[in-house]
Amino acid sequence: MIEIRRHAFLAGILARLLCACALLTACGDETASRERAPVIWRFAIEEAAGSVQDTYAREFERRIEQRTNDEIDVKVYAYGTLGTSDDLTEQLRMGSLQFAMASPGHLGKSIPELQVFLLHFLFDDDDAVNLAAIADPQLHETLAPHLRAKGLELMSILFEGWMVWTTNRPIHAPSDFEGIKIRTMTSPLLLAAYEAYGASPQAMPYGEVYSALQLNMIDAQVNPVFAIEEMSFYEVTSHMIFARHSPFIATSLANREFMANLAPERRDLIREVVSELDGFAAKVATGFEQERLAQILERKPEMTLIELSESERAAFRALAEPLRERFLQATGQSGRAVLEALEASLVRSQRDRE
Ligand code: 6CS
Repeated sequence: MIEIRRHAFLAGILARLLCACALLTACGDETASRERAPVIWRFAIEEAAGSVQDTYAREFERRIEQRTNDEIDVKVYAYGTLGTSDDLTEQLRMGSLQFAMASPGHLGKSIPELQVFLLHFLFDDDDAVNLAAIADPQLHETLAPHLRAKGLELMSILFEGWMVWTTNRPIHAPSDFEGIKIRTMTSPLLLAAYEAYGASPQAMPYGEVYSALQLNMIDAQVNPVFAIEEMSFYEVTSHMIFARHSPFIATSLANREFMANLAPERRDLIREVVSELDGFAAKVATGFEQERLAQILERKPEMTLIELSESERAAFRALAEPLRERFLQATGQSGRAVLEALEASLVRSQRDRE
């Protein structure tokens, strides 16, 4: 955590250096021979080393390097080295990064259709259904033009586990949220959801959450279990509330021009590796969830775990329902198409499971 804050101010300098390097290394250049230095592809993640995104990016790196006989060198940049999630997206758009992770929780500010992944109680209780739905090509085709319009190419949609509230008091009903300042990611739909529950949501970058909790500037935050462990949020909160209201979804993106200028075999290789990694992040997240929850409880046995019952969840579900309309109002026809595509994908995957 402290490391992340300490390095944050270097992010701008490093980002500028990367821009200069990008011009020199001509990352889309396909003329690289074995005698020449490898071509560098930069991949920035929004999480720390050892996270779900890091494990995914490292596996991508391993496969790409192996299959190009190290003619491509994939460099993975962990959160904090190049700035906030918004900074990473900007660097990706500018072409100083070739790949980056971007959560709809942040990117939904500039691409509102992505906020579909932030709607509460939309996903299925069966994760296999959710995984099949987010990999559905029809959903990707509906979303891709919105990203392309911003210079971004959609590679994959990642499921990183269910979001868990960590708070300084028990939560069983929306009324328990009264007066609670909860940190959310920065997309407006998230703030609206917690306002609907009666909380006082505050948007801030990931790297600032620990200190904000420690200094009592906020009382709660929401993230998957692995993140609660690796960002030490459990140290500065006393309760973990499992409401299964929404999963943490991220998108893996590439710079559009970079992809367009690549030799077709390189582009195919990327698509092949990305498709092999479908479901990889979810598997990693599931493993981490059990392992890291055990670590949290070992280090802090007094941590109180609360799993909401179905009737308790129903009260939150009812308050979340109008958010759907709000999403549609904010996004119009294009948002409706994306929501319908996701719902259709979920229905198709539910049917396939039956
Ligand atoms: O809460 C956040 O901002 C971040 N949480 C995770 C688990 N990944 C990246 C995201 O930016």
